[in-house]
This record gives sequence, structure tokens and C-alpha cells, in this order.
Amino acid sequence: MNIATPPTQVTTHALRDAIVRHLCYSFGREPDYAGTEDWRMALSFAIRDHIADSWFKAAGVARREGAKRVYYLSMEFLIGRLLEDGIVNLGLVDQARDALAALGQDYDTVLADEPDAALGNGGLGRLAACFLESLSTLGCPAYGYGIRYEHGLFRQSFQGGRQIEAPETWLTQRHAWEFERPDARFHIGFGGHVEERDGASVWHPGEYVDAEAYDTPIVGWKGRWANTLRLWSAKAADPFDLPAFNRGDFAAAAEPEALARTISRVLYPDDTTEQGKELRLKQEFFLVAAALRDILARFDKEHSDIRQLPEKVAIQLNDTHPAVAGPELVRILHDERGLPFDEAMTITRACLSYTNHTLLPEALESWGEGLFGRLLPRHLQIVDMIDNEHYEANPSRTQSMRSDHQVKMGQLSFVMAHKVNGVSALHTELMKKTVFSELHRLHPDRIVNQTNGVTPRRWLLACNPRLSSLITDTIGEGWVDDLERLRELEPAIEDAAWRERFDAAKRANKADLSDWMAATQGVSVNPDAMFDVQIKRLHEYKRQHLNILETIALWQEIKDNPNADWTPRVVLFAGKAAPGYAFAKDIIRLINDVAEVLNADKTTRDVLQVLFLPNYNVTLAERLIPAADLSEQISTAGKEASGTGNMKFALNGALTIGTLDGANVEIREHVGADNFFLFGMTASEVMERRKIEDHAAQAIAADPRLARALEAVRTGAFCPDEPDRYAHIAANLAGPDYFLVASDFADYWRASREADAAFADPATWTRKAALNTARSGWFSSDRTIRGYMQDIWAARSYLGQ
Ligand code: GPV
Repeated sequence: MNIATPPTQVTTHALRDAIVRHLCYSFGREPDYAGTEDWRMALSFAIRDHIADSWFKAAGVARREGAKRVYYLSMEFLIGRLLEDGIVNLGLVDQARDALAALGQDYDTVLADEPDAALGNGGLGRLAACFLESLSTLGCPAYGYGIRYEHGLFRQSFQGGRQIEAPETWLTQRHAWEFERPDARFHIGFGGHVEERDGASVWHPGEYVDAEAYDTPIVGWKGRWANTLRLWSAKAADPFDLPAFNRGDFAAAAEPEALARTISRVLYPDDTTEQGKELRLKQEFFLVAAALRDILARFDKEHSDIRQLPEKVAIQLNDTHPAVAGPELVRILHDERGLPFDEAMTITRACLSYTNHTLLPEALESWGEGLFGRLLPRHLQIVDMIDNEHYEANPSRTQSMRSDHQVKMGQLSFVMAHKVNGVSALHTELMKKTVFSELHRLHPDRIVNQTNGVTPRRWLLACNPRLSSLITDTIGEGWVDDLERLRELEPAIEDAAWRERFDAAKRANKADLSDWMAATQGVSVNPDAMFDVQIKRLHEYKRQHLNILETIALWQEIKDNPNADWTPRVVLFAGKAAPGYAFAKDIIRLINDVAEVLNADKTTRDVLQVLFLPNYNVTLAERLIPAADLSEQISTAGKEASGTGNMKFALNGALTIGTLDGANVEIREHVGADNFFLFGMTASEVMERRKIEDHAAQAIAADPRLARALEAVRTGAFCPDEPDRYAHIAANLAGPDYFLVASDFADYWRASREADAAFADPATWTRKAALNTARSGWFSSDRTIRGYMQDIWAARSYLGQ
């Protein structure tokens, strides 16, 4: 193996030989008998060898330099496929394509064989994956810590328009990227009791489960650095009950293994809603305890004074899910290592920081003290000590972490962190004014903003090769790891010939998507229509129902006047609803029913089509985003912490129709108000509007279009066999309408018609679209990670060391 070759200089020839060698000797298949999966695995291993070289080198540098490491603790890593990511980052696209062709294999077919690893629900998990890639691109020594779920996010299909959930089984297809680490294995305790001995407390857990590590290398741009994603798998501490087996009770003999494994069995299919299950708290502690043991073992190998921990270790809590890291680290430092409590607190706080990802009250985690104390008796005592210490100086306890017999994880995280960040400018300001107002008054320097970002390697270079080549032809390839250089495109945008090339790239992406939809969904759409796309988790605050209502109203208006000059539109949706979220699932079904009626309507279908694509995941996003013209970012203002899909669309030259919510605000500032279709109430107008008791009724009375669309929903125009199927949705929108769909409808309609008019003028539209690409460079996760490194972690880059 030529491990000395810099990865970017590997020849087609060498890569072909490596593929064949792995096919034969890693997988025991001769080329003539190999199937697509064999070729995919062999190519993956050939690529992985080069990633491993970068990885060893990076780890060596970090060890030699005694580097500070960043540890990103997250219950979710939505990494998607990794093969193309590796090939693109190593600069081996041409070589891989040619090597496979020489072996009689098609590159795209082989890449498409890889399962999409969905160890996350949505934005929060995808952000963690983008961050790992940027940490590697920037050469910042880092580990992601998470759980190796056997089943990731469920697979979605539709039956009669209804969402059907099936278990996802990414591990049953062979997975090329992980290395099992039997030597990195820890006993994790739960339950039991606390013994007081000579003024010290000792936790005696009542049961143990083992955490075993699996490592996946995450390579950065040009293979200059690679970090580790370390996922923990639960195994029985004492796997096999031999006496039971010898008695012939085989089920009892296997039980310890089965029970232990339930901890890493499934990802909770929850997105920003509270999950009050004991197993979830067990999962959270399992991740935290294993990660901290691992972090301290690495620290102890390199350093002798535990007081240096904050100089060498930065731990980021991705939302409150890993918040028990606070009390657990205090427990280790105080109970196990004998530091005074105050000092244990100081060190812990200097290591920890916390990212908040939502203000939705139902999504702020809290645990009943009964459950918490049963599972983690010593931690409950420590939480009370932390709470008392923190509030000694402050008699008001309105934002205490211990009220109503609950443990409030947001408050706990805030108190245990030296920095707390929001994920967009608006969200951070709202954190200061609402959920954390009192804590912010006490600690005015603690809250900082780090607006989210996305990795341009996956979300432009890899997913949109046509646009990427045009950009590189125009300004060179420096933009890939210096995304603000996309600004250098602006002069070219004034050139009509260049705009034609930009247009051709988008048109070809749309044609590819149409072909794919025809082949997989049996629906053919007009690739010259505006592709209007809303893809994200289903949630009332994200307002997919606002979009479908507006689509219904448009359909009604086209029917009234079929010969008018309508701008053709294809309205595309994709996204999963939490299995227990009945209202969100009904919205999916409504959209599917509407699609069926509209797509069959001969008078309107040439200008308006609707499609809900099943099983939204990272791979589908990579297909849809490069082909989008219009990006729907229409959440109720104040509810979407940031959004990251919004950034991916703008970067790929889609125009946003959106509210002043989350990062939309900053996107609009960057791309320019002229290149963004703004509508709707602001966050403060939303709060005022809710005070009007009959706000929905007023809005409906004032807008005949809205009234008519709602009436169609209420009376079953899209489900004549069961006319009252959606009466409850119509009633909700006419009644409480907490998310203010009715109140924002008229302005949304107006903005949508402006988008139609702009799209009807291709020269203007292309200019706006290209300006979105040129001005979205700030939304690179490289910029975000630099912000965390400077303002939160005090971490540095070791590139070139
Ligand atoms: I809390 N988010 C998520 O995907 N899952 C969660 O459990 C929680 C938050 C999302 C927010 O909803 C998005 O606005 C945000 O862009 C994303 O986290 C990343 O910050």
C-alpha cells in the first residue's frame, strides 16, 4: 500500500489496484463475481486507507503538541453517506470515476448503493455533522461523541397518503467507515444508592452496562486533517448467564445482553418535543458517562495535574440532551478525585459550554425528580448542591433548575457552562429576553451568538457539480475552504453569457430531478416550471399547512381563470412527522390528498403540480436543493431557532420566500432585500397578535381567498369519501391557530405572487439567484466553527504542523 502518497495525488491506476486488492483480500470476491455492494465496499476501503493516513497524522500532531481537544457531545449525528464526501475531500473524483470505469463499473451506481446513516432527526443532528467536517477542514483537534444506534430515524412511506413508519436498518447493509475499539470500553452505572462515609459520598450503582467505542474518521478538505466521530454501543457488562444456560433456560441466559443493548437500540424519533421516557434519560447518561471517562483517560495519559483540565479540554453540549455532563464531571472531580466541591465546580464550568437550539417551551427538557433520583441518585444530590450554591446570592428562584419537583436541564446547562450560545442573531436575543432572562441578568457575559453554518464541501461542491464547476471556472477553487470568496462572482453576474451558464446548470439539475421523480414516483413534472420546495421536519411551527393552503387557493384561482398568464409551479414537499404527533401526520395526509386532486385536474396541472416525496433524508436533500428555484422558510416568527436548510438553498441559487425568523434575517441581510421574498409578522408582532382573542376569525373574514381555501379543506374537497377527514385542521386554523397561519396568509399570498412575477422574467430571476450564491459565503460552517474556537473553546488550528 502506498500510504506515503499525499491523497490528492493518488493516480487512477493506483486507485484501481487498491480497489481490486480490497475486493479480493478484504472481501474475498473475484471481480467477475462482484456485485454493486462489493464494489462499493472495495472502493470505500481504498478511499478509507487514505483517510486513515490523514487521521494518523492528525492524531500524532495533536499528541505531540499536547493540543487542547474539542469534544462535541451530541445525541444526534446526521452524517448521511460518507463515500462521496471522502472522495470529494481527497480530490479524487476523476480518479475514482475512471478507476471504476476501467473495472466496468458505473461511479454513480456504486455511490448510490451506500446506506444513508440517519443517526439524527433533523437540523440539530445535521449541524453536528457539518461541524465535524469543518473542524477537520480547519485542523482543530476534535472528537464527536454520540451513540451508535442500531436503528436510526425511521423509514417513511405513504399508504393512502398516510405516513407509515418502518425501522431503519442501516447496519444490516455493510458499513465501511467504522473501526470497532474493544479496548475502549467502560462500565456505566445506573441506579443504586449513595453511601456517606467520613463526610464523603460514594455512589454504588445498582446495575452496569458497558459502553464500547466505534470510531469513524471524518476527513477535511484536501485530506489535510481528520478527526474522530466516536459512537458508543451498549453491551452487557456481564453478557452471558452460564448457570441459566446450563439449566436449559436459554432465554434467561441471553437476557442481560438484550437488556443492555436496548440502550443503543433506537434513536428517539422526536424533534423538538419532550420525550419523557426513562430510556431516553438512560441513553443521555450513557453517552455522557462514557465520553467523560474517555476524555479523562486521554487527559491523564498526557498530563498529570487535573487542574489543567480547562486548558486541554473543551466540551460542547449540543442542546441539553448531554446536560448531565455537568453533575457527572463534578461528581468525578469531587467524589472520585477528591477536589473540593467549589474547585470541582470551577473546573467543570471552565470546560463546559452549552448550545441552545430552541425556545419552544414543550421542547425544553425536564425530568421528574423521582425518575432522575432513581436512575442517578448521586447526581440529584449534586444538582441540588449546584442549585443552592448558585442561588445563595440570589433569593429569587423564578428560573431555578429545581422547581415543581423537576430537574430543568436548560437552567442546569446554563449554570454549568462558561458560555451559552444561540444559533442565530434573533434567537440569541430572544434567549436573553425570554427563557434565560433572569440568568442573563446574573451573568450578562455568558450568552453569545454563533449563527449556524453548513459545510460547502457537501452542500455545494459535492451535491451540485455543475454549479461548482462554473464557480471554479470563474474564480478558481479557493472558494471551497474560503467561502466568502464567492463574492468574486458578482462582476460575472452582470455578464449575460455567464448568466446563461448559471441558468443551464440549474436547468440541468432540474431535468435530473424530474427524471428521477418520473422513475421513482411515476410522476412527470415540467422542468421549466418554478420548483418550489419545502423540505424539513413536519411541525406546526414550520407551517407546511400554510404552504398547502396557499397552493389550494392558487388552484382555485387558476380554475376560475384558466387562460390567464400563470407562472407554472411544481410544489415539492418532503419531511417526516414524529410518530406520535397526530396533527403533523394529518398535514402530510392532507398534502398527499391535495396532490392527488390537483395532479389529476386537466385544467390546472400544466401550471400547478404538487408532490410529497417520501422518506426525506440527507441524500434526498442533496438531490432536491441543487434543483430548487424557491426555498420555503415560512415558520412563525420567533419559533425557528435558526434553520440550516435555508442556507443550503441560498448557496445553491434558490430565492427564499420567508419570514423574519431564525437565520432568515441574516440571510436576507447578506443576499439583499431585493433578492428575498419577505412576508409575515415579526416576532414581536406575533406576540402582540396573539393577545387578540379572535385573530384567526378576523383574518379569515378579511380575506375571501383564505376563507374559500379553508372551506374546501373543512368540507372535504380533497377526500370526498370521508368529507370530515380534515375538519379538525380547518377548525384549528379558524380557532386557536397558535402558529398564526391565518394572520400571515394574505401577506404570504402577496409574496408568492411576487415570486411568480419575478420568475416570469428569466433575466431578472437568474441575476437574483446568482446573487444568492455569491453572497451566501458567510453561511459556511467554517465561519461558525472559527467563532466557537475563538469565543467559546479557546482552541486553535494545527494545520501545517
Ligand atoms: I432542541 N433543532 C432540531 O433539529 N432538533 C432539536 O431537538 C432541537 C432543535 C433545530 C432547530 O429547530 C433549528 O432551528 C436549528 O437550525 C437546528 O436545530 C440547528 O441549530
